[in-house]
Amino acid sequence: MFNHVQFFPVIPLTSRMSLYNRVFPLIKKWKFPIGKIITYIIGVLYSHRPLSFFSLVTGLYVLHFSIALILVNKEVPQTRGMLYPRESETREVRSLDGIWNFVRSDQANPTQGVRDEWYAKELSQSKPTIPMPVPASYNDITTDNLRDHVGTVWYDRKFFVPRSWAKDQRVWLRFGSVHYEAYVWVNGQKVVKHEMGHLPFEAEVTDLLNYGAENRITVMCDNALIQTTVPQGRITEVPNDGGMTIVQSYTFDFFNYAGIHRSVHLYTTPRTFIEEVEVTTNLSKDASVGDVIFSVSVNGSAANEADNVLHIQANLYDKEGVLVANVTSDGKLGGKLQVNQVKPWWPYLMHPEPGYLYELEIKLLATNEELLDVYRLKVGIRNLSWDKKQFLINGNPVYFRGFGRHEDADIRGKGLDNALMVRDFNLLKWIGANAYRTSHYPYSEESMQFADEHGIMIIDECPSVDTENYSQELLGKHKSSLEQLIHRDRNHPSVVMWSIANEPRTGSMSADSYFELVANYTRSLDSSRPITAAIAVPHTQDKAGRSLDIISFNRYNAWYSNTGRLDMVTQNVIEEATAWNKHYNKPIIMSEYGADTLEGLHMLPAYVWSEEFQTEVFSRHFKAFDELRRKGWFIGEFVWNFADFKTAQSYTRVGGNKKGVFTRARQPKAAAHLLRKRYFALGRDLDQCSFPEDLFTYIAT
Ligand code: BDP
Repeated sequence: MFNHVQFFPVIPLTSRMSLYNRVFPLIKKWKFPIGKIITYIIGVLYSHRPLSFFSLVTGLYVLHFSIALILVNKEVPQTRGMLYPRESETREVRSLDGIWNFVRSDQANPTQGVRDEWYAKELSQSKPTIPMPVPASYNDITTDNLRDHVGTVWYDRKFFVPRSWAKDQRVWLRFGSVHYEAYVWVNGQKVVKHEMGHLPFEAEVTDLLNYGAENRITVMCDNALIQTTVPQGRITEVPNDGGMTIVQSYTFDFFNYAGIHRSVHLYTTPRTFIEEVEVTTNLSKDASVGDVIFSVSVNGSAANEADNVLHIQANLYDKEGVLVANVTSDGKLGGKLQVNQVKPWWPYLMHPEPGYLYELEIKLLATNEELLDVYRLKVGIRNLSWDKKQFLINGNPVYFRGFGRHEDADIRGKGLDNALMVRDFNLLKWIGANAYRTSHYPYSEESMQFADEHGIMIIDECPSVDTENYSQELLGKHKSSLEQLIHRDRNHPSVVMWSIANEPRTGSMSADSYFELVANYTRSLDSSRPITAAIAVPHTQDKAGRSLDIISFNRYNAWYSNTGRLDMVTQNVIEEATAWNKHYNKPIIMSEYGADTLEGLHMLPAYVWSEEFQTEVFSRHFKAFDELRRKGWFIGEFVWNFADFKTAQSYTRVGGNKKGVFTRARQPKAAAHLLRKRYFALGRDLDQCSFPEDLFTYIAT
């Protein structure tokens, strides 16, 4: 029964870095890189033959660079299970959210808790604890400098498991996400280790629990980002007033919030249970018939017994609960459901009934028809296709109008917050957006379900941002982040594209093979959706675009370039988008543009940081977009950003990044009203949607 329990060495990233930080300065003191020293010694030996010496040095340099360029396409571990926890007649779900106990480790001694076995008893018996909400980032909760803590922190809490769960059930412990690295113990026993923020992980804990009694869960979380994590960061030891301190730095432009960010669940399954469900859909040319193709994998001893041929009964219900298709599989654990007069899944404003979802009920049955397990999930039936010019949904060309966003809020940081999520979707619909990119990491599963229901299209981005210093280890983690993301999100109709990176340094030589490997790997996992990446290097330098299906580019005209020059926007945008298209002959999206704006700051004529300036910057872009749309290959515009968000401290950021169309408290800036008019105007012209009554304010007759 322990086969799901992963045993792991407890070596948090921070402690690995502390070692590195001690050794690295020593190497640096040598002044010469080792390669140069060897070259020098060999050079001296060969010095009586100057020509050979020259070729040797050149040879060694070429060898050095080729080794750095050779990236091997190694296998990455495949995710198992991880279905979103849902109750059914065979499953129970319990939340462990609430107030946990919390201890921060001494920064200079990140492994103390491991050595002293803090997980073996209640945390409060090792250290004084403070209360910490789960889910939430821990950074902005207290009034001291916990915000900038680097390294490990510890959480624990107690919980009861009912006696009834002991009978014929399996119990699973599931985390929606812990950023960045997590180690978990239950009742002092190791359970699971996971590296990568924003993605779920789980482990079976059936044999570790005390049934009808109290239990304890302990989590150690490490926020360290290094050059081989996704995303990358650096940890350095620098002098401060007290001697030395550890500092975390990163180039990406959002705060590295950490902690138990999403819900923690305990859930039960029967002994033999539905472990995975994969769904793909298809729509007939005339959109009248829809197919739901599903495959199921089963875990449990009954699955291995030769005389027990498990089978699946699948039922598909429409929104009113009417059964529209059903099929019983003959031991294949998969099948096809056909729906006549289907209601396809449409994006918001592309159809009067967007986000139509059916419910797929999967029943796992034994030979004697005994019901073993039931799992239900929502399914949207739609078709995606793309070519060198367009992206189509259900045969209709799509023009994306949306945002780059962040999961970010006052106090709770990146913690899941249902109130915030619902508010954000209300704002998205109010403003007439039909899409967003999950810049720059996977968003909560709950928000993905919400996007399905509301018809908001998602460009689903993995956590690779500002990717550089390409290495074999980084490649493995990057691929793993996509594997975990696709495993989690493959069944969502809202997910229409995978984004494999944001602003990677694709000008460097190794970027070519690196992104070819990443893109091909992504395609091997899911060929039903196109692949993009948001690129910021000029097209003349870029080496990743050839591996993508759709080119997205980020550019800040009148902000980072030609600051304040509103007269230098429109033509630049037209020229750059056209150049990208000419270069790659693929559809083009402008995935970021915008200007920092302090709400309430008004200046006429428009001046940087004022509300007038943001409004003008948008309007100059709109002009470019309209000209580009007429060319036939420009397929979307995404404002940076939906709302203001927190960043690391910097003299270019006043309390964070202020490029939001909404404030961090989710209230509109002046530009929001302009953007709303544009998005609805596009909706009416392209998709025949109607205008909301309050779109225009009465002025005069
Ligand atoms: C882009 C990045 C984004 C930043 C934005 C900005 O993709 O993460 O927040 O610039 O500087 O380059 O506002």
